[in-house]
This record gives sequence, structure tokens and C-alpha cells, in this order.
Amino acid sequence: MDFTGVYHRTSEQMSYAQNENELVINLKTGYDVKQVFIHHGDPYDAGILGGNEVWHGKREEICFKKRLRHQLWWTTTLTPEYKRCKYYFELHTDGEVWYYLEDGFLTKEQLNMKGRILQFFIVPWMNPADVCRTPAWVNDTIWYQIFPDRFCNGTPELNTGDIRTWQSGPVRNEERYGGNLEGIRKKLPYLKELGITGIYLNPIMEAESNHKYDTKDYTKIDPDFGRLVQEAHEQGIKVMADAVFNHCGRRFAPWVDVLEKGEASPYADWFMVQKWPIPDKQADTRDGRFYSFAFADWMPKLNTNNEEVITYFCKICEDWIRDYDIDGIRFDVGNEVSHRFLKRIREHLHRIKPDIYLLGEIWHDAGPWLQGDEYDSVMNYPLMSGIHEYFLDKSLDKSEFEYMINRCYTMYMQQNNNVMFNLLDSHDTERLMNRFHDLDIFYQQLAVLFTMPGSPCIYYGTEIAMEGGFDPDCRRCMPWEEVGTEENQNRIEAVRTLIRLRKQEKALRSLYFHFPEEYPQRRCVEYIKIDSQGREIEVLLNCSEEKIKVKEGGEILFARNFSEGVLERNGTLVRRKKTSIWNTEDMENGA
Ligand code: ARE
Repeated sequence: MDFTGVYHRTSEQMSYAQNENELVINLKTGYDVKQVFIHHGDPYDAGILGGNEVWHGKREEICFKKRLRHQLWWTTTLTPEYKRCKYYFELHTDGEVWYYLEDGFLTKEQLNMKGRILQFFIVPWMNPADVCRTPAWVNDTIWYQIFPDRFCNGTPELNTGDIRTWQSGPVRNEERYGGNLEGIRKKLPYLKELGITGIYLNPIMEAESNHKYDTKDYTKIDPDFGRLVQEAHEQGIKVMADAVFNHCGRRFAPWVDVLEKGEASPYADWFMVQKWPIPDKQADTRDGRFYSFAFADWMPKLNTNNEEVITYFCKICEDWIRDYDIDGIRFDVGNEVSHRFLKRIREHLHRIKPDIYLLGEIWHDAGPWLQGDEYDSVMNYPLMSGIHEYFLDKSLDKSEFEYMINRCYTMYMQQNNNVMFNLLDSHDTERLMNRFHDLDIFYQQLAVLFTMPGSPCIYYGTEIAMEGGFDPDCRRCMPWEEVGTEENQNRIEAVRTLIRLRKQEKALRSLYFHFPEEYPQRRCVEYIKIDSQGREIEVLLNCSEEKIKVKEGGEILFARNFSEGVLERNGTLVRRKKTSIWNTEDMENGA
């Protein structure tokens, strides 16, 4: 057996309570492991001490596995009667059997050796307070991301001199177009009609720049925000605000005070100043004056290790909830603030609004932030880049797509997966349509987005396949005058269909999927989503150059480039399967 491929710990996403009763246990092995059994029992009941006691636990085969590129991921769900569990694995390769315990790997003889003291894997107690819980509504939500300055100017008659005329061409970062909350409010019926049930707003607190990531005053929001949230709620739309707590803008009053009074300022420790007095110059912060966001000296880093700072921002968030009734908060640069700060904020806000959604902006493996006491989920950039890579690199065959999806959904606990913030582009990336300039590929990728576990988000303008390169080009004004054209109406209709399906079909929102191998074509992506009643939906994407003759059967829910049983190049087919080969119990066991 390849021992280096085998990994399990009674922590992270390998062994955790999914709820008060169920314990999920995952194991990684190499492909040489062909069969796995888990022996499990109550720690006070089952045990072999010194080889004298009998193991009273159960031996069960782990039937479900996902394929990762170099490893297999075995998964099972147990329901320990007394909330405790002791367990070990029995691994079979062709011709070998090994027992895997906390101690390491043992042969059968070693396992049963008289006098040996064995350390099993153990979950001492599944305490309800420690269960990672995420807000249930998020999985049902279809998000729409809005960059306020460029979405809709609802009050053009109030434009001041520095506001430019709304236009659909390229924009520059320092330009302002006057998009505002009133504009968003006016477009609520448009969003509702599209099927949107959540808005994620880029920052709206007072700031100097048009993107407002350089906050001047965290308490100053257009008073109309309350009205917007209320009306959104009336339409069944949740609202998530963007919180910039890693750094502030250079006009934030405490920072102004520090610049003025130096070390004597009561706010001196609110920031991370390295050299006193702070030299009076404008330059990037590689010179070591103070820490800032990405060396930008107009974005001084806040010291989220400081107790006063923690208390201050807990109160800011509390007020956003109390005054405006927001439903979610996205934490900008979510991995550079302190863990202590996030734990405190979560606890504080949960007391006020227990189902608030806390989303971290983290582009990488975010395990340490998703243990249940900080964020509920993160922006799923690994999924975005994985999908992009597959469509870009034609040398990858469909198993690579499978590995990539499996990697994304074995990184975290299922509770987090269920509310993962899935996106294909944002204000920080080039637009989806820009990547291939091809509508068929565009819809293939959207079909993936709308059928993955988690919560899908589209960036404003996606419904009309807006183009735009990297920041600032991805922040062009929404071309409202062009929305009504027949071409755009057709595009909107396609997105609306995907949204409707997502809402209507539980299987599309479900955590469960598998990759059958019914088609031999190397770039025919095929996967099945399954709901808890065993109802199946099949997704087929022809990413090859050839036509694919599709097997008969099933009700077509969404199709592009598909006719008379043939899926053309870059075609998409989403179908409801007629038969069901899975039963509910298997599903709950983590298929
Ligand atoms: C502006 C210009 C840029 C220019 C930069 C120079 O637009 O073209 O390069 O200034 O300083 C905000 C504005 C930006 C602005 C920036 C600085 O929206 O327009 O840039 O402020 O003033 C990393 C971080 C991640 C961060 C991204 C941008 O981890 O947190 O970089 N994202 C957030 C917001 C941004 C925002 C800020 C942070 C600052 O979403 O919009 O920028 O408040 C890899 C890495 C990631 C990295 C990612 C992108 O994959 O793994 O860690 O994210 O690339 O670079």
C-alpha cells in the first residue's frame, strides 16, 4: 500500500459533526486502495486494550468515494448513539490489508498483539455548541452582485459637476457615473423578474473613491439604504453589504488623528505603524512607515488585534443590522484580519441576528476560517478558476473536470459547501464573457454555476453577457438602453431559465452529485445531481470538437446546440432523468 497517500485526522473537514446527530468521516487514500471498512463504536464500549478486550464496535464498508487527481476521498456518515465515537479503518489493496489508527498503520497481527496499547481515532463528544451551522436560506438564494457607481443612476437630475454622463464604453477608475441606491431601488422589479433573491453590494459607506474600498466613515450610508433593504425584503430579496475592516481610507477620522498627533493619539494602536513619527509623504508603504493594504498608503491597515478596534467594528456591524436590517456581510480581504476579531464579530452578530450570513473574501483554501466560529463561507474563486482552466485548456479530459469539482467540494464541511458563494466573475476579475467571447461556452459555464452545491452569484450585466476586461474594465456602466433589444432579451431569457430551474429543482441545489461514465468522448462532461428523494438531473456539456449522440430519455430542462438527439460542439443539455438508481439512505450517507 502507498502509505504516503493515506490521510485522516479527527479535525478539519475529515471528521466533524454535520448536525447534532450525524458525524461525517472522510479518508484520503491512494488509488491502490480498493476497499475500505470503518470499525466504529462508543469509546466506553468498544476498545481493545492490551489485546485483552473485545472490540464491540461495528464493521461497515465505506461505499462512497470521490476521485481526486492523485487520491481517493472516501466518505461516510455515522450516527453515534451516545454522541461519542471511537473508530479505525481497514484498508484493502490488491493482496494487502492494513489497519489505520491514530497510531498509524498496523497489520492484523499487530492490531491483535497481546499487551499492545492502541490509540484509535476518537470523537470524544459531539457538543451541539460546536457544530458548524450555516444559514439555511443561503442555499436557496440567487445572488446578483452590484458595483453601485455603475449599475443605475436613479437621480440623474441631481448630478453634480463631477458626475459623468452614463455611457456604455470603457471606464476609468477615477471616473464617477452617479450610480446610487435609488437606482438600485428602481431596478428591484427588474431583478425580481430575473429571479434574483439576493443582492451583494460593493461598499456603500462614505469614502473617497468610486469603489469605496477606502472608507472614510463607516457610519455614513445614504439614509435611503434602509428603504432599499425594506423594499428588497418585500420583494423576497436579501441584501448583503461589503465590509472593509482590514484597512480604512486615509480620511477615516482615527487615522487623521494619528497623522496629526502621532504616538500620542488615542488611536495610535488602532493601526499598524512601524515608524514614529510617521514621515509626511505620499508613497507606497514598502518603505516601512506603516502597514497598509497591498502597499497602498491611502489604505492604512487596521489593527484588528486591538480590543478597541474589535469593539468598534462589532458595533458598526450591529448598527448595520439594527438600522438597515441587512442579511449578510462580505468581509473584504477576509484573510488578513485577525481570527480573534472574526470570532468575536460572529458571536456578537449571532446574538442579534442568528441567521446572518458571514462571507469571507478569500481566494484560496480557507479551512482555518471555516471551522464554524468565523465565516459561513467564502467567495469560491477556486471553482471559478477551475472551470475557466478546463474550458481554456483543451488538453484536459473530462476526468480533470471531475477532479477539480471534487477538490472544491472536499475542502470544507458540507455545511459550508451548502452555502459556498459561487461566482464566475466579479469586480476584481475580467468578465465571464470576456474570457472566450463565445456565447455557447458562456452558457455552458453558467449551467455549471447554477447546478453546483452552494449559492450562485452573477455579476451585474451577466444576464446580457456584458463584456469587460480586468479592473476597471469590468466595472462599465450597465447599458440600460441596450437591455431591451431582441438579442439581449433572449440572453436574459436564458439566464432566467437557469435561475428558474435552480429554484424549482431541489437536485440542482443539493450537495450530492456523481460523475457517471456513459460517454466515451474525452471532453464530454457529464454529471448527475441528486436530491434527497433520489431524483436525478443530468448535466451534459460537449466541450469537444465532435458531435455527441446523446442517449434517449429524460425531460429536457435547458438546452443549447442540441437537436434530434445530437449535442453539437459547445452544447449544453440539462435533463431530468426518468429512473433513479439511488435511494435516500445512500444519499444521506454522502453519495
Ligand atoms: C486599484 C486599481 C488597480 C491597481 C491598484 C494598485 O484599480 O488596477 O493595481 O489600485 O494599488 C480596491 C479597488 C481596486 C483598487 C484597490 C487598491 O476595488 O480597484 O485597485 O482597492 O486601491 C488580493 C486580495 C483581495 C483583494 C484583491 C484585489 O487578497 O482581498 O487582491 N480584493 C479586495 C476587493 C477589491 C479591493 C480591495 C480588496 C481593497 O475585492 O476590489 O480593491 O479594499 C490572486 C491572489 C489573491 C488576490 C487576487 C487578485 O489570486 O490569490 O489574494 O486578491 O489574485 O489580485
